[in-house]
Amino acid sequence: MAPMTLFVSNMSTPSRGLLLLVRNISLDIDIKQVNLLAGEHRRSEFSRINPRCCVPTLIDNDGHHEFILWESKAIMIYLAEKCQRYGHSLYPKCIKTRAIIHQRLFHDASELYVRILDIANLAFSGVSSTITTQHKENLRKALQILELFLEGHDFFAGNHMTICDYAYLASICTLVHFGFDISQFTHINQWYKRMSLCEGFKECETGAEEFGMMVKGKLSNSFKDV
Ligand SMILES: N[C@@H](CCC(=O)N[C@@H](CS)C(=O)NCC(=O)O)C(=O)O
Repeated sequence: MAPMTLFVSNMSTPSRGLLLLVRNISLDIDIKQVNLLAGEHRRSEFSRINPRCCVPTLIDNDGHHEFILWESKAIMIYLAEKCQRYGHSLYPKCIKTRAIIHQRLFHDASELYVRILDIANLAFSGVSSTITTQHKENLRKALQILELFLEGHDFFAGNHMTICDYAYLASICTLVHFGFDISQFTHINQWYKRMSLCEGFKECETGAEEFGMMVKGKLSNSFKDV
């Protein structure tokens, strides 16, 4: 058995960001899919591990102690720190570069992902299922910031791929499969093509496609209509 177990769902954007990282490093990690639709995350076996009952969740067992961590960005940083060999380029030691990486990770979590959740909630909350001009505008504003981050750089924290590129890739991939047209964002578009060559992209895309189909099937309109 691998010393680490990572509970994920391919439908979950934060899980997919983390899976991208895992597919690009050489840590021995058991991946366990949690079926959110079947409510597996609310079962007592899982809530005992993570009382917040969400994926992704990591268990790192050193044989004496089970270290449990949830919140995808915290797990990303933990794995990058653990993985010395790759940690150097995916999570460089320079504190300014790290600060930029953290800024991008927090921006993804607190702004872009929140806008993505707004759309997912439209599909699942049962209150309204209509994408409004405000939803589209909020997303456009969040993506405009990403355009600025990419100005003059190939990746989000400079000219090397780092862990924040995986987090953003999962988010952008979800948006693409929600039917949001990213072609107007030149830098994001070029970066997305570049990132689509990385290990694990196909897996990320398959999950985003499945989730996107489910969400689009519940919405009364599409981004094109707005
Ligand atoms: N901020 C958390 C978000 C985790 C999260 O909300 N995961 C969702 C799937 S995308 C989940 O497990 N939802 C189940 C629930 O909240 O009941 C992270 O980045 O890990």
